[in-house]
Amino acid sequence: MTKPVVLQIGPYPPVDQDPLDAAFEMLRLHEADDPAAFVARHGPRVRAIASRGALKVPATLIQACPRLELIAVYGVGFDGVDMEAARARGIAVTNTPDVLTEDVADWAMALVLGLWRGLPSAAEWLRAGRWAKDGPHPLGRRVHGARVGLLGLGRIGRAIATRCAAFGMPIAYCDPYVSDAAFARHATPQALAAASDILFVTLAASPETRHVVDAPVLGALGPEGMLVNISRASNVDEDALIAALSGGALGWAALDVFEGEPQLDSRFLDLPNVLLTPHHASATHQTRADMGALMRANLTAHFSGQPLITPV
Ligand code: 8YV
Repeated sequence: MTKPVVLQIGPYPPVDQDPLDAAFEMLRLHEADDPAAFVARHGPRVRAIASRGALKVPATLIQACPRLELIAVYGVGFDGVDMEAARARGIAVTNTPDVLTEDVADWAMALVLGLWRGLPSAAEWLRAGRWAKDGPHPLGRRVHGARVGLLGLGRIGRAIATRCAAFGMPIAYCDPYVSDAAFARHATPQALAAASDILFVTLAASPETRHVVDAPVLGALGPEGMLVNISRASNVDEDALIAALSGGALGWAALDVFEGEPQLDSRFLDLPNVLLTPHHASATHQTRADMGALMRANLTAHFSGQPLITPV
């Protein structure tokens, strides 16, 4: 039987790639020497696109695939997909919610602990022989009890709240679409930041949320505050963030996402008050296998005429 043709635009681990190759004709755009020529040649045969949360599926690519029926994202964020172009053609879009929530929340806490307790530098202190030579590592900053702000109270925000509650942290949030009496609600990101020691950005990115964390929000978080972003870089004004971190208006930032990633603004690397990780929040063997299985389940459901498991 002929396998459905799927255009793959980024790499997957072998645990995901092998079953994809077995079930579908996977065309690897990310390995093409001349991507434009590859799309022009194969676009007319493509029935699905397999993407990743951090990659783009622009209108031009959608238009180059006249038989496209489905865009399956390996990731919960589908902000990289031009949804208007997809909707205009009646193309379905799926993502992989839930399966990565707990890992992303774990990583958010790891970032906070890593930055304020000085975990990477303390480990390096020992390894470099400085304990014996220079004495104890400089003191860190207390994490438990700090006031937490969640900018976005979706699945990931709630999973972070569960962890923060166990750390004895008072929790507040700002979310125009959610109301939860268990936590203090603030009407604006700036009011939330002013009431927080640690502000987690846990928003699904969209054109409306672009740069929602701007200079006034960072200023309200203040010189004793920490920004943590495990969502999308576009939610934060990076120029304002770098200015706030280098000028003392903001204390610290822990970032897993960057504009133009995997490239990043080199000014981040010169800052002493940041902890930077390479979009790693959902990167465990178990979760990536679950994400891959869910993406494949959506592709399989579509091509066998079944309802999609996780349409957006
Ligand atoms: C993944 C993500 O790292 O789920 C998302 O939206 O950004 C991350 O979980 C990414 O999708 C893998 O490309």
